[in-house]
Amino acid sequence: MKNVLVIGSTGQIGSELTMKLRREIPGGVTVAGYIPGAEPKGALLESGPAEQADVCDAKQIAAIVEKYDIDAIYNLAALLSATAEKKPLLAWDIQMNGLINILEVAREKRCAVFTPSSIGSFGPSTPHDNTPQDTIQRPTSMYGVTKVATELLSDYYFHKYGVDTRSVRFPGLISYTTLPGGGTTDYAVEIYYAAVKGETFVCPIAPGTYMDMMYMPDALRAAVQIMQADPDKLVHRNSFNIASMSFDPETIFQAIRKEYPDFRIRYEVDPVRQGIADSWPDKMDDSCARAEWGWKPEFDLESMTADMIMHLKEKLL
Ligand code: AKB
Repeated sequence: MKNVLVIGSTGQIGSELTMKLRREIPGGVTVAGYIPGAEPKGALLESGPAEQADVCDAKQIAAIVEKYDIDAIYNLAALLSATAEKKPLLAWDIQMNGLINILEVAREKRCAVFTPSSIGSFGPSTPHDNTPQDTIQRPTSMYGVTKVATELLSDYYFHKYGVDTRSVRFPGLISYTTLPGGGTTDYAVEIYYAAVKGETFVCPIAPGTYMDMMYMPDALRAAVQIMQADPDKLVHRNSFNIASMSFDPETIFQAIRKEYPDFRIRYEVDPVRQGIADSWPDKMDDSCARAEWGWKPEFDLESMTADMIMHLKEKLL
């Protein structure tokens, strides 16, 4: 992995991943791909090249790959789960038609491809505790449908054409840099903003709803590490369970209250998000990722909370 194209470089993952790749891959170039209305700014714009890169425009992607001699594509374009329920056709277009465009370009130009999957690829009939790597995947959300199809199509291109596709199933991701938008797990980011701003947090997810979550630095390490893993050791490819912590709204609320004893929470459950959350695993088993490419998270709820609060104080106060 030397010359990389990040599609969706201004999103929650892309904005930090692009900067990490620019810092950590010597002698190469990382192109920040964006769509109109979501142009890179500040350090993201100044630290390397940026190109308009719409997944729905295969010719545009092929031209960028050619221009920069790209050998790896991070395909991060997606509508998250709650938004995808509101706009299922658009979600299908971006996540599936976009994906096949990327895979075709990768087949022709011999690029590796990372397209994230998610805890959303599981559904109500999946075992919820210690969800195995290989298990039932019958999601009931459009987001989940596209994630399962992404895993299958990515594996298909590997087996049929030898395209080096790899990926992880991300938990809900928590970060202080760029806000997520339209996800079921977004509450676990928003709760920190409310605490630091001194506001009561209105939680759309009911107490007792456990989901896998992960701090962004761990997620970024996973995204880079899987693409650098020895291919001979990979039994699986699309996609690996990765886990670091699992909690419900009460648990994260109590963790934040250690720093902000006056912090308050009120529950106004959103039936769409709650329905999705109830269908997802409580906690995944990530032993295959650990065994096949050395996955190991560094952050737990306590250390993430301390880091989030420290950075949000700098950002917001
Ligand atoms: C969402 O909530 O939709 C995402 C995800 C878990 O994939 N954060």
